[in-house]
Amino acid sequence: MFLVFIFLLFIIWPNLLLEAAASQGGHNIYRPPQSVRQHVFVREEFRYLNVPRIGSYTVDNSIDCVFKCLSHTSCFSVNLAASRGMDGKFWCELLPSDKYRNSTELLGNKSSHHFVIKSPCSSSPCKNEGTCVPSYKNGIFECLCKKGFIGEFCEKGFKSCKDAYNSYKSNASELVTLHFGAKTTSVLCQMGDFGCGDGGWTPVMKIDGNKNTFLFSSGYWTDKSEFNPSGGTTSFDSQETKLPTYWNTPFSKVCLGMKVNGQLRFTVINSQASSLHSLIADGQYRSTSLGRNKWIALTDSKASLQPNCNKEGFDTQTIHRRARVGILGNNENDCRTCDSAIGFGVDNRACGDLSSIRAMCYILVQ
Ligand SMILES: [Ca+2]
Repeated sequence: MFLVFIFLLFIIWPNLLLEAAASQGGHNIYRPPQSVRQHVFVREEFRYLNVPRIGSYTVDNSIDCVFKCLSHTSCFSVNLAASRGMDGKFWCELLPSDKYRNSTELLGNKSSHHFVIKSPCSSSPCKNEGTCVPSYKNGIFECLCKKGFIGEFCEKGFKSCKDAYNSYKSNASELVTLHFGAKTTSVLCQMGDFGCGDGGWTPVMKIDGNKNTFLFSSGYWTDKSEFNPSGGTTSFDSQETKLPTYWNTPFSKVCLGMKVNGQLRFTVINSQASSLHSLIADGQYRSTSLGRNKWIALTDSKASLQPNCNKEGFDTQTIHRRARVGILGNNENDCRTCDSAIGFGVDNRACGDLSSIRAMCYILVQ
């Protein structure tokens, strides 16, 4: 059989002979060139691809089986008996698909070998268990990524809920695994407009104004350690959390939410940064321009904010008052003796105002 194989190659196309010589043990089978359809078959020993067949034959040898496949436009692989039957022939099945599209159907089998057209997928270009779909006609391929991965080769994991939103094109909020280097974090991505505008919103922090976890002086504002990450998998509830998105997720918008007396209200700050950590941890003041009315409206509109000063932003600090994200007010017409504040990470109020409002608060970014 091997002699026949060499003979065919020799008389038809010497170039293929070089390829044949480079292959091991003559197991690969080649089709003589015929117009543009030139393919190399790769043998998978003792395998059987379990997909519906488009033709079934008995043949004298493997080359006959492969030739039958090549003369059939929708044939991409064959199963061939490993040994001759009673009639001295091999059974040969032509298949309309291949192992790249049906990787779970390539089964071990003592009585057959599987031959598949060598394709751009032979090098397993798709990462993270992506499915490679070859185009035999022009030698290119496409990776169908598993959920949670993007990129031409599925090489990138989602880094933010924005990535997930752009990939899913869905307004359904859902749990998404985010990838930060080797570390993964599962978060509930808030998709669509819940009060901060369209798109995919990545949760960063959830702060309980009744607790002291995230007071201004807390190290959580300046460090890169997480707090109760499971709180990132639930919606606008009362579980506190600080997620790795605090120091990993770039954004152009920050969504601030406060829940007061069961009523949830949001406002958006347009601010670009490589992470919230980069805006807050260094203690440098970075101004925002929401205006006092929006800060007051974020609460139940009964927040106490004295009329003057109105210094607002990230790391808003005066001699008397400080807020990680918030606005300060004074009765005198300056910022020297501010007595009031609304915000997140205020002096002795983790979230709310400095009088009676203890809010459950949410920070998301996009
Ligand atoms: Ca004052």
